[in-house]
Amino acid sequence: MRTQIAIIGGGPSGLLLSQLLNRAGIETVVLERRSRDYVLSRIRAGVLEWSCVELVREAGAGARMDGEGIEHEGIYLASQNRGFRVDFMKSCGKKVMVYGQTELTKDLYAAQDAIGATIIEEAEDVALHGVEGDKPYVTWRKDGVEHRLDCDFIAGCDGFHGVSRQTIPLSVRHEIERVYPFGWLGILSRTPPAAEELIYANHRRGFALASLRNPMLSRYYIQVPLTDSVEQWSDDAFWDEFRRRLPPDVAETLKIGPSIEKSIAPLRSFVCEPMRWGRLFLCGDAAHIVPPTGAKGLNLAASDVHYLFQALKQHFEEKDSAALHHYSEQALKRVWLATRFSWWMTSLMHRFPDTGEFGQRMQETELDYLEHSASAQASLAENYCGLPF
Ligand code: RFL
Ligand code: PHB
Repeated sequence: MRTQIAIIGGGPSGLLLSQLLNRAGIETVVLERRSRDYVLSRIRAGVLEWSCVELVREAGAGARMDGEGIEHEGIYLASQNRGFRVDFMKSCGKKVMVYGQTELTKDLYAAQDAIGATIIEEAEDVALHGVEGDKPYVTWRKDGVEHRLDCDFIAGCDGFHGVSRQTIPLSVRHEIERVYPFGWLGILSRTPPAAEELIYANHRRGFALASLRNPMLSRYYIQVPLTDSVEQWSDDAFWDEFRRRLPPDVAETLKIGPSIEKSIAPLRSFVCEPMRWGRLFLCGDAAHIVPPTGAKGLNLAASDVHYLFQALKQHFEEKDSAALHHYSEQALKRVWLATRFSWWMTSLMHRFPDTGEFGQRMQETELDYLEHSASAQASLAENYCGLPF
């Protein structure tokens, strides 16, 4: 079997890249370790930057997003149960779109099916070969049969635990990481959202986030110790703790119901340099992880896809490989900016083991400054809505 671009991983990065390339007349094969049902059962991101929205439209997969996504022009930040709003339109003239990653992935699968793209699911033991030379290939096993795919380039879109990044020799690969000493316990419930816009709450008991998917589906999170397990948290215990951390007017009117999903996610910042090795190009979580506080993970995946798509198009259409050579440098520049913002927002909003009285007062003072300074709000807004790519 032969293709131009072998794409490892059928998450949002892999599918979006495949869709854009196919539409530009560049052949792809996507190799996904899991079944489609499994991929679509993962509840993850919820906020899309506008550039990401436009890229999905460019891929011809934006119709349902445009109909069902909810445009948000601001967020609330709360400090010790008192909130204030940051107006994105006023602060930076941009907005974001609330649309679940699960729905986006579903739309990308449908768009790929509609154009007859090749997605191989349940591909086991995917391995990358010859990446340093000019004849790379990928092997895998499916239903007990070994397969081989020859290609021009490989896109490693297989997430943090994938194989692609591991292919880059340790002598070349430089990984920079911060692991945060807490996690997020998240629940999804079929209840109307706590508020129309997202609320990020700093509280002495820990961080809380009120988010949503649609007018009848809420996504809520609380900061918990890494030693906690999902089984320890009954729905009642979650709702009690969540309410304590919210502004009282929101807590009082909060509609609660049974959780339909509950999970704990650890928080980390992670960057792998370089993002290119020979004919292998890393995209999305395969190359970097940010804590979810700034809603940047999926959006960074989209900007990597944009840079790689443009570079591959230039290579095939104009026989110009300059952008491919600069891919890692170009992508990493934006990765570090989003890493900074996610780290800053995580540091501002969470209770750390060593936060103490001084740390807490610094967070409260910074939030007070944000509430009253137009330039501080402009900085938050332009980063939250997404730096240009
Ligand atoms: P994914 O989604 O992990 O997809 C990788 C795919 O590769 C497959 N795979 C393999 N396939 C073949 N062979 C192998 N050896 C393979 N190993 C793995 C996997 O099965 C999978 O299908 O990575 P991708 O595509 O780069 O997408 C990244 C995003 O999923 C991620 O950045 C976001 O979900 C992060 N994130 C958020 N991002 C935002 O932009 N806004 C948000 O509001 C937001 N909220 C979140 C989040 C992530 C969260 N968690 C659970 C980590 C909230 C949470 C709680
Ligand atoms: C979500 O809705 O899952 C979500 C929203 C904003 C974040 C993180 C997660 O910062």
